Amino acid sequence: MNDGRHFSSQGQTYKIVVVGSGGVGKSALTIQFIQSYFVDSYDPTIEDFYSKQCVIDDVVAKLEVLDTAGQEEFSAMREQYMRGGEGFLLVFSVTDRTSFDEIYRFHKQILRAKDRDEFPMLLVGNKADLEHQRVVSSEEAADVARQLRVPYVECSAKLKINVDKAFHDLVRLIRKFQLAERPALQSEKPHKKKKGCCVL
Ligand SMILES: Nc1nc2c(ncn2[C@@H]2O[C@H](COP(=O)(O)OP(=O)(O)OP(=O)(O)O)[C@@H](O)[C@H]2O)c(=O)[nH]1
Ligand SMILES: [Mg+2]
Repeated sequence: MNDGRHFSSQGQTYKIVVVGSGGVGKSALTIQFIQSYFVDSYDPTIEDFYSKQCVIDDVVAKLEVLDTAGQEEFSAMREQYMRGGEGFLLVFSVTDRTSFDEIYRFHKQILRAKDRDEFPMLLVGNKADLEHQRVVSSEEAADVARQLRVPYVECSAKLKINVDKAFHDLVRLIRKFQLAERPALQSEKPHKKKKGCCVL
C-alpha cells in the first residue's frame, strides 16, 4: 500500500516545519535539536533543511525538519512548505508579544493550506530563560493553546530546556493523527468493492 508515507530501515519519515515570526528562535531551537549547540548570533533564515534519526517511544523515526523564514519579505514561500508539512511547531517568543499575536495567523494559514479543522501542531513558547523580559505568561499561552486545540510547551533553545520534548511530542501527534486517518482510508476499500444495488 502506498499512502504517501515513506518507510525504510531508518524508520518512517516525518516532515516537520518550524514556523513563527522573525527572531523568535526557530533556527536556535532547530540547531539545538539537530546539532546540540546554541547559536547566539542572529542571522535571519531564508529556508534551511535538516534531518535526524531518533528513537521515539521505542520506534525509530527519521525527522526531516524545515526551518522557515520569519521575516515578512520571505512570506511568499509559506503556502508551498505548508502543503508539504506533516506537523508544525508554532513558535513565538515569551519576550515578544507581537510574535505571540502572530500565532493565530500561522495556525489559520496551516489549516487553510491543509483544508482541515485540525492538524498536528504544537505551540512553542521559546526564550523561557529570559524570565525578567517575559511579556507573555504561561497561563495566557496555555489559554490560547486550548483555544487552538494544540498542546503548549515552553522552551529555551539557549539552555536546551524542552527542546527534544517539543520535536518528540510533535512526532507523537503526527503518529496519532495518521493512525486515526488510516482506518478511514482502509474502510473505504471494501466499501467501493461492494456490489451493492443502485437505486434508480
Ligand atoms: N536567551 C535566548 N535567546 C535565544 C533563544 N533562542 C534564540 N535566541 C536568540 O534570538 C535570536 C534570534 O534567534 P533565531 O533562532 O535566529 O530566530 P529565528 O526565529 O530563526 O529568526 P528568522 O530566521 O529571522 O525567522 C538569536 O540571537 C538567538 O541567539 C533562547 O531560548 N533564549
Ligand atoms: Mg531562523
